[in-house]
Amino acid sequence: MQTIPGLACPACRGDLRPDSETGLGCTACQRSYPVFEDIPSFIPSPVPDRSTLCQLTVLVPALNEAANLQELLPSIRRELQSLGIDHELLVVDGGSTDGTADVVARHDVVLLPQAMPGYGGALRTGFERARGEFVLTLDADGSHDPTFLRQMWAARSAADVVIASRYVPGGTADMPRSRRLLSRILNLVFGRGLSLPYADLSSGYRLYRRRALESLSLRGTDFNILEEILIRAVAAGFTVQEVPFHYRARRAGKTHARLASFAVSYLKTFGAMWKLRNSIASADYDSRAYDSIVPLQRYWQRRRYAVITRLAGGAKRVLDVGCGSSRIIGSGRLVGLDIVLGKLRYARRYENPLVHGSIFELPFKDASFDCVICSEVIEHVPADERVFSELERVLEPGGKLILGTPDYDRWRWRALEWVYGKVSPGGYADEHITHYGRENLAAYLRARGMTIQSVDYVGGSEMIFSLRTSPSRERPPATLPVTAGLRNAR
Ligand SMILES: Nc1nc2c(ncn2[C@@H]2O[C@H](COP(=O)(O)OP(=O)(O)OP(=O)(O)O)[C@@H](O)[C@H]2O)c(=O)[nH]1
Ligand SMILES: [Mg+2]
Ligand SMILES: [Zn+2]
Repeated sequence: MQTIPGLACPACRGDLRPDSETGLGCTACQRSYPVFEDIPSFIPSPVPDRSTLCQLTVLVPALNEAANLQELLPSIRRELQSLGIDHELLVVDGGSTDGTADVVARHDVVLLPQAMPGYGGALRTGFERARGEFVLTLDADGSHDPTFLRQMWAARSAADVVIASRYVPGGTADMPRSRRLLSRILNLVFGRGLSLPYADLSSGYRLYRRRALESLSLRGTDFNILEEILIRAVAAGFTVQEVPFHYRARRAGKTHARLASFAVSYLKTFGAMWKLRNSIASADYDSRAYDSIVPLQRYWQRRRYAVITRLAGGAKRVLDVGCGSSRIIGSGRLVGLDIVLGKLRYARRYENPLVHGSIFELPFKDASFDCVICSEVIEHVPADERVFSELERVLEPGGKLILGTPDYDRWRWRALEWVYGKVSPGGYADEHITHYGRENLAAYLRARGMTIQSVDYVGGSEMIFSLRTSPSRERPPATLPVTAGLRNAR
């Protein structure tokens, strides 16, 4: 973990020190906090961690594949043994009637009956049972050469999801022409339509970091669970990498893929997937907005970026509260904090120190920063004094606060929000629960002892205050309640 200056226990502000290999402990109150992928987390995690019992779980979904499994299972075993990988091998059975169960038993492999129907149901059953640090999925029909496992395993540290890909340079597919064409078209449409920059979205030969899989709540039961996994993984800020792979035709047995009905089911779920991909909960939302093909969105992100980086210029220790995945945090000397772990995971690429925490209880010591940025956050949380007192507390006296939020006094913003709410229900419009207006907010901030240096606008409707906190250590008691800053307050 990078050292993060000023980091402290959010509960008592005591010092933190590494405790065990995966966490931090408070030296004062003894609370302990996990560190996820280099990101210290001060938000209680909803998913209890399932313990890991081996390095790799190999998951083979099978429906009437007895003949194929007869060859496949021993070769998977051989491959794993030659690589020295400590593993468990699971076959998830979809109710086969061809003696699949006998073959599985003969090879001393665990047979799991699936709890939900379909290929997707089979994977989900397997994922729930997996106890490896990594999970590898491959088909039972001989299409997925088990000796390729070596290359997959070698790429395990490169990304959270590794795809054996037919369509990257070097990859090939032995498939009938018509089938290949349809597969490529589906991949292109989905790749473009859902902004997933990968060539093979429907390859079932994949290696996952189990922690990543566990945090996605999957719903699909069909083959398109493969796309669903990718979308949810990307939305949660996980990384994906493709390795070129040679796909063979199935050895024996009958296909379970019905191409025409597939295309229909894909199109049916496209809408839902599109929504998922473009929700503001998506880890890369802010980052993608910067390069959006929608001119207004692109303008907005870029203008916001320009104003904030100009105002923060010259500061030495900057905290960005609610940093999201915006590239603002890529601009140096900056600690990013957000409540959404997925956005931080995505933001790791900017190489700033990151913290998973809440604006209500900032995990920093008093006066740790000379500049704090808080843009597009306060409209998402209730009007609460703690928000402002926390921002002030971590600033040194006389430090700079860059505070941005929509100006609900302006009809322009209200009109824009109305239109946005119509075009994209469930988007930002519904997420803004606290509406500040410029005059009232300014009065409230002054009552807290702050000086307003300037107010910039984005799109004539989002206001960005540049403020100085009171230079004296003794802050005057606030003479106005926080609700005085709201648009409708008088
Ligand atoms: N447990 C389980 N496995 C399934 C189910 N449907 C398909 N499979 C398995 O999933 C893998 C992929 O299915 P395939 O029928 O090979 O689909 P495909 O690769 O798209 O098509 P072809 O290889 O051309 O037949 C195979 O190992 C199947 O046995 C299911 O409902 N339950
Ligand atoms: Mg197959
Ligand atoms: Zn503590």
